[in-house]
Amino acid sequence: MAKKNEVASISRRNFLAATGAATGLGVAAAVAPYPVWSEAREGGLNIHVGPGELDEYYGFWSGGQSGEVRVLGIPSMRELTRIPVFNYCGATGHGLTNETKRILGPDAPLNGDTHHPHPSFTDGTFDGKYLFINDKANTRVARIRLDVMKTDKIVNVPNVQAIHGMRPQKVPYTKYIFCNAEFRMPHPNDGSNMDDNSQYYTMFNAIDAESMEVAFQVIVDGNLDNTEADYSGKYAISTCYNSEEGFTLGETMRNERDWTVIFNIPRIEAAVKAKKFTTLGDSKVPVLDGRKGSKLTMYVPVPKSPHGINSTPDGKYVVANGKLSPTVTVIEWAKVDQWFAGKLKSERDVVVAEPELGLGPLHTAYDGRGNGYTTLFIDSQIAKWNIADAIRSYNGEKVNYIRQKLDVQYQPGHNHTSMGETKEADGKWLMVLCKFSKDRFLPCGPLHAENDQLIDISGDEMKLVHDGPAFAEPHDCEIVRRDIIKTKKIWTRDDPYFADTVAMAKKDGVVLEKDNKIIRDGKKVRVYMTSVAPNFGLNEIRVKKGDEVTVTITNLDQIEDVTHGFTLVNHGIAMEISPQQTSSVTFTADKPGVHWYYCQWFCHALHMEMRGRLFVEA
Ligand code: CUK
Ligand code: CUA
Repeated sequence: MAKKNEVASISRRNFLAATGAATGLGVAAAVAPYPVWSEAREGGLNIHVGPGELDEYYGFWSGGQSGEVRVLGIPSMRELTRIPVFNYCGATGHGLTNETKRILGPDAPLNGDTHHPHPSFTDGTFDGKYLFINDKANTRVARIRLDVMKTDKIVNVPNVQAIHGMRPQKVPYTKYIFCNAEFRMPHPNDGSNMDDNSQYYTMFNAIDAESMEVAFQVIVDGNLDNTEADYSGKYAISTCYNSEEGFTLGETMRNERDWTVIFNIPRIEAAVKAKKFTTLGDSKVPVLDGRKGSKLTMYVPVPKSPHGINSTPDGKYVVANGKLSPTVTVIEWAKVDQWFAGKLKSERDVVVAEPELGLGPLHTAYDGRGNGYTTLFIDSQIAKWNIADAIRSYNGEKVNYIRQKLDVQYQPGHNHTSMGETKEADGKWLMVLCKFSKDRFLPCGPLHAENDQLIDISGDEMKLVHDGPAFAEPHDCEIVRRDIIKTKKIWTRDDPYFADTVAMAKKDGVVLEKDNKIIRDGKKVRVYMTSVAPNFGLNEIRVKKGDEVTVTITNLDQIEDVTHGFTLVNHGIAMEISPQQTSSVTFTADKPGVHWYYCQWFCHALHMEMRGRLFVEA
C-alpha cells in the first residue's frame, strides 16, 4: 500500500513540475499544450484525471432514446458536452432556430432513438471529421461535424422502417455509411396489402457520407440487425435474427440458424452504374435485389438470432455474436473473396471458428493483441478469448481459447475498446455498457440509470475500475484518441452552419457584423442585432400583434468561452450564440404588451443587465 502511494505521489510531482513549466514560460506550452493525463500506475492504468488535467480519449456516447449524442472524457468519464441531434435542446435552441430547422427538415419529429455513433474513417482509422448516428425511431441518419460538435446534416431514409445497425466504410475512406432497416414492411406500404407476408421485405442502405443522400438500397431476405464494414473496402456485413420472416416472437425464434448477409460493394456499384436497378414510389434511390441467389450478396448461416457484428483490427476476420446461441461465429474475409470468386462450395466454408463463450453473446471488441472481448448478456460477464486459439480449437486442436471471464453489473449490451473499431486498436480501455444498474447507484425512482463500466485491459487481466451512470440507454459508444479530434475555439464568420442566414441578411442589405436594424416586409419583421458582452445591439424591438418576427443575432465577441444567449420570456424561445456565431429564430408576436428578452448564458459581471424589451402593439 505504502509503495502504491509513493508511486502516486511521484507521478503527481512530475505532473506539477510539468504544469509549472507550461504556465511559467509561454514557450513551454508549445511542447506540452495542456496538463496531460499520466498513464503510469502500479499494476495498471491510472484512471484519476486531476483538476486541470485533460483526458486521453474522447468518448462519443449515443444518447439512446434522448435522441442526442454525449461526449465524455476517458478515462475520467466526465461528461464534456451533449450534442443535440434528433431532439429539441432548450439550451442551444436545436430544433427551434432557423439554422437547425433547416438541418432537421420540415415537420421533423423531435424525438429519436439513437444507437450507433461512429466517426468517419480514412485508411482504416478515425479521421476526426464527422460522427454519424442513426435514429431507429424515425428512420434517419445524422452527421455531426466534429470541429464544432454540431449536427450538420440529417437524411430521412425512404422506403424502409427503423434504421438500426450502422457503420461507416473504413477503407479507403468513409465514402458510404452502411445502415440497416430492421423491420420488414409491405411494398407498397399504402394500406393495400398489409397482411400478405410475401409482399414484405426490408433493405440494406448506403448513404453517401459527403452529400448525405441515399446512394443505393438492397432488398434482402429476412431482416437486418447490426452491420459492419471490412478493412478492404469491398464488403459490408449484416446480421439477421429473423430468417423465419416471422411477425411474432415465437416465429422469429424457430430456426436454429439464422444468417449474416455480406454485401459485395463493387458489384453493387457496378450494377448501379449499369442502371440495373428499380426505384420505389416517389423515391429516386436505386433499389437492387440482393435476395438469395443474387450475385450482389452472400448469406452465411450462423447460429441463432445473431446480433452484433465486429471486424477484427488486423482486418482478417469478422465476428457475429450468437445472442440465443452461446457461440460467436468467426468469418475470414479472405474466404469471402474466394466464395465470391466461385472457389468455395458452401457458404459455411467461410467460417473458421465458432467458439463457445457463454450465454447471450451480443457484441465483441478487440485489444489489437489478438483477443476478443465479448459481452454475455445473460451471464452478466465479459468473456476474453483468443482468436487464434479459437481457430485452432475449431480445427480440432485441444486448446483453451478462453482467457478470462469478468463479472459486470449487469447485463451488458455493447462494449468498446479504445480505438478498437480501427486498425489502431491500442488495448488500453474497455467500456462495457450495462443495461441494468440496480444496486450500483443511489436510487432515483423506478427508472434506473444504465451502468457504463470502465475496464483496464492493458495487462493480462481485465480490471474493473469505474462505474458510470448514464441516462436513457446509450447502447453504444466510441473511444477516440484525443489528438484525432481538432475543434474550433470560436466560429469563423464564413462557417456553412449559418451561411443561409448570412445570405438572407445580405438580401436585406444588412452587414451582420455591425448593423442593428429592424426591417419590415409586410407582416414579416426581421430584426438584426449584434451582441457584445454585456450588451445586445438593440434594447427595444417594436412590432405589431400577429407579425412574424425573425430575430437574428451575431455575437461579435472573439474571446473563447464568451457565449451569449437570447431568451424571449413567455414565448418558449431560447438559443445559443457562441463567439462569432450568427443564430436566428422565428416566432409569431401574438401577445400584445411588453415582453422582456435576456441573455441566458452567464457572460459578464453585467450579464443580468444584458436584456431588452419586445413591444407588441395591439
Ligand atoms: S444494439 Cu443495443 S445492445 Cu442497437 Cu447495437 Cu446491441
Ligand atoms: Cu450575454 Cu449573458
